[in-house]
Amino acid sequence: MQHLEQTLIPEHSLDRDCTTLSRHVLQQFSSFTAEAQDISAIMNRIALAAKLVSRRLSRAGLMAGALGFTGETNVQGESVKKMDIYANEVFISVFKQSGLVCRLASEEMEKPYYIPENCPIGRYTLLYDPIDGSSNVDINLNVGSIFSLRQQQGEDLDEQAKDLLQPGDEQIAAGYVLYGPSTVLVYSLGKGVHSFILDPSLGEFILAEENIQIPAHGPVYSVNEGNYWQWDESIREYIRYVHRHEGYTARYSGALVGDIHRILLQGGVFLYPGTKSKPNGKIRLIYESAPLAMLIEQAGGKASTGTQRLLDVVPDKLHARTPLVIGSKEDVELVESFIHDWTRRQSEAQPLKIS
Ligand code: AFP
Repeated sequence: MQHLEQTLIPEHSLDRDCTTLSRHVLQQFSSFTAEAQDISAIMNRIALAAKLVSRRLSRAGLMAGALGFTGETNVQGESVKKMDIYANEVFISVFKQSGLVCRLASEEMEKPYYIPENCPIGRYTLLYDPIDGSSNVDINLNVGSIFSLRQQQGEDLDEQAKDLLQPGDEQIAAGYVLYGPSTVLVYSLGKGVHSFILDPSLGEFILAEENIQIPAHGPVYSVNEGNYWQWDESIREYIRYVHRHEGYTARYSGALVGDIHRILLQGGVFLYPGTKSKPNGKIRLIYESAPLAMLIEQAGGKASTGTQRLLDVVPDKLHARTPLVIGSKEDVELVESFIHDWTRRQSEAQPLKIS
């Protein structure tokens, strides 16, 4: 019996050392500056939004009008789910009158949402995808939220938000929330990647793992193989390679956050390459792939478009998309090598121009 208890209650059970998210954020800064307090308060508000979305998701099947489509189409031309709208508004409402954030920009809004009363003091912009993988919502599978924090540059008097068209290296913070069997929040302020689990009885995110390191190689390749007919030959060659070699396994959930979380912890690669119908792929740069790229790089992994480091890409518009190859360093480099070799072979096959 004693042996059984020892097995069930490990020595370093999470209950023993409750580091909350806000305490952890403050610990990331060496001094108690105004910036440290701002970022800690912002992370707290994000955590509050995550708790509200998590609560709604867990009861959605029991509530009238929580699931299904609104009948509208968003700026991406995609059908909007009721949960997308709910979560989008939750993020806005937790930042209203907070004095913390001047603008919010999300997948669900064509233009940023301004909170003028915050602008004189709150110089930050929150970029987010309120519900990533929303096709999973109605069938009770995991979904996520992705967020990224940037400092406003200049005044943005004409409300064009041109200062947001900057590379991902400009992010101050990035993270995601995974709504699965438990609700997990993963974040980085550029000093490692840390994960927290929501303890529903406390209503607090409690530290689960600090300084997560992604394995240099992993077995998983995560890609929608239904797009095979639409890919460049380089991606098809890579997929044929993994089909013919031992040690690879496919995992694809339809929610990027879930697939990235698996890869962050266990290694592997996620790909959303360009297709015939979407030459830049599907994943949005500013509020989806750039925050995830920051996390994966901070964990020792790699993120690229296949030909360029993802955090170097300068978006030409708020809702810009890029192809995405992200995950363990060796696995991303393997995909890149197929793209590089194929591009080289293509250029060598060009007929010589005789002048
Ligand atoms: P939605 O949020 O519109 O469901 O899109 C989810 C997503 O951006 C990402 O989370 C998935 O990895 C990817 O799209 C799935 O897209 P495909 O259905 O084209 O594979």
